[in-house]
Amino acid sequence: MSRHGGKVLVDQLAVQGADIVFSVPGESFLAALDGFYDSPIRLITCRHEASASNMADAYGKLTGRPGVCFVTRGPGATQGSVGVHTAFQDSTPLIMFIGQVASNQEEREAFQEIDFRRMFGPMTKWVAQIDRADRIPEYVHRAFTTACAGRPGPVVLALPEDMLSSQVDVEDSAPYHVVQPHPSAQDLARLRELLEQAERPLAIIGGGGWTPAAAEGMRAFLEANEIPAGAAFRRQDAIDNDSRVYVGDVGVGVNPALGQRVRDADLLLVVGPRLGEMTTSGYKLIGGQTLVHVHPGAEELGRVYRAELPILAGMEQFAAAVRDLRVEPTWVTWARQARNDFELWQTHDPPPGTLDPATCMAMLRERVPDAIITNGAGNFSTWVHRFWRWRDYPTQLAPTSGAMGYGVPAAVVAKLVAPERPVVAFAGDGDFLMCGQELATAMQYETPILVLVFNNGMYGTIRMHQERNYPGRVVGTELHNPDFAAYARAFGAFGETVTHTEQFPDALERALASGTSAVLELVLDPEAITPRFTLTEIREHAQR
Ligand SMILES: Cc1ncc(C[n+]2csc(CCOP(=O)(O)OP(=O)(O)O)c2C)c(N)n1
Ligand SMILES: [Mg+2]
Repeated sequence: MSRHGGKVLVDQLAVQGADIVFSVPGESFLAALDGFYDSPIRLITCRHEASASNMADAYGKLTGRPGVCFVTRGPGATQGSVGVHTAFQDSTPLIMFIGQVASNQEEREAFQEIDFRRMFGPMTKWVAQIDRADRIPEYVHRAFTTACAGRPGPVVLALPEDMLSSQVDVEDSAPYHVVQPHPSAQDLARLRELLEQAERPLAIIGGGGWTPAAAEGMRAFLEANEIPAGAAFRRQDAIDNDSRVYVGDVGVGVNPALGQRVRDADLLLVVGPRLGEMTTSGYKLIGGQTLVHVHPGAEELGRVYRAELPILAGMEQFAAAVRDLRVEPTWVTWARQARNDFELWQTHDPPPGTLDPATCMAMLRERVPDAIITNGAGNFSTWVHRFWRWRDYPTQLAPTSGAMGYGVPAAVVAKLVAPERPVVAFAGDGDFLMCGQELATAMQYETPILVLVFNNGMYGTIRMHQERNYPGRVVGTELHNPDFAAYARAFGAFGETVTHTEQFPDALERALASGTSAVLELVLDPEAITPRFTLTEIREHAQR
């Protein structure tokens, strides 16, 4: 049976299990669009390619299956590149398809032409172009396999226009398998030895490739052996935060007591994270400890730190292997103290101003404890990371790449994938206007999300660094904002402004009762720049 390339392509996506795909259309891939016309796959039309690729990343994080997005050539691919970079840094399976100029015009710098191999080379696991429609099944199968194998990550496939519209008679591919390494018997024996010798073990859990079963197995192992466990930067859902062994996030603005404990540990069991700049406080936390590093990508082991025991393993494979491993914990006091540090860290002194974000977080936790939480980048996120409690996996959608504009698109995906759960996106006033237009997408597809916009009238993170490095010399970081509540209402969403902590619970009720998407603008005192320090304290400290 003859099909055009676009139809073959969309059929292969269905064979691989894709059920939702994100896109901004382009004339460069009309045949692929046509393939969606009578496909069971849901095509979500976005308002910006950054959102389409961020949505694909969020889908990958939520389901463990590659998030798929379609963008057009030059302008679409450049705008969509941010989600590819995030998927690379965050180890998320993602596949971006890009319309490309027709093969008889290639290399002329035809309209919107880019060499995608050179453009995406450093931020993908694989970038290629499908030159023959009869090879689409092969390329798509490999794309799904590659995105999920070992350390997950993004794949980019370019689609020349004439290839997509050509007619071929070709068989469908078979569903892909997730290929992951298993820890060896020697690895596990050595791990047992190291644990038996340890006095102050500490685990750091994170990275990509987790599944609910892997998170559960890991928790069983950690609890049975009383091993205190921190979460890597923006991986706070890897372990139930209510577990007695959970001791907080080892991320930006780490609890100083926890940072000290990481340094004081004699055995660090790092399961999943790359041990990047954010999880090591700028490569400062790790040094003398005996290091066990478990990671699914061979190239990552030994890349920065020389582990005593590097273990090449997928998260499910490792968690299943250690689930029943038992040693005699001689460190229960150490573990209890670490948990105590965390409980203390979640109490706080109110910041300057009439609205206390931490109290609002506590109220939100009471009201929607099972929410999926999303955010982009900015200092507002430090309140979320410090005061929310993640209970199960996957419930945190946040870019470890630190990309602004992630929260709203990710929230739309969370609601599409898990419609039964409340979804709350956190954004700064800067962050929100990089993706706020996706409120239109939330309205179009009737995915009610709640967005909390922390408005402090500035690009606060940069202002904070400015005050640290060039105190008092404020330039380029002020923001004059629209009326965010009115902005929300223009989309048909619910919008309200909250200036005092006491107003928050009722505003929250009204937002949730609206039955539609809602934006609550939380007006923050600019002085409340972090949960620990005011802007003035940071400036004065720098001037000393
Ligand atoms: C796409 C992107 N552009 C720029 C930055 C640099 N950056 C990091 S945080 C930040 C400010 C965020 O401002 P806002 O969303 O208002 O949050 P606040 O820090 O004020 O709480 C900027 C510009 C980034 N991380 N990502
Ligand atoms: Mg701000």
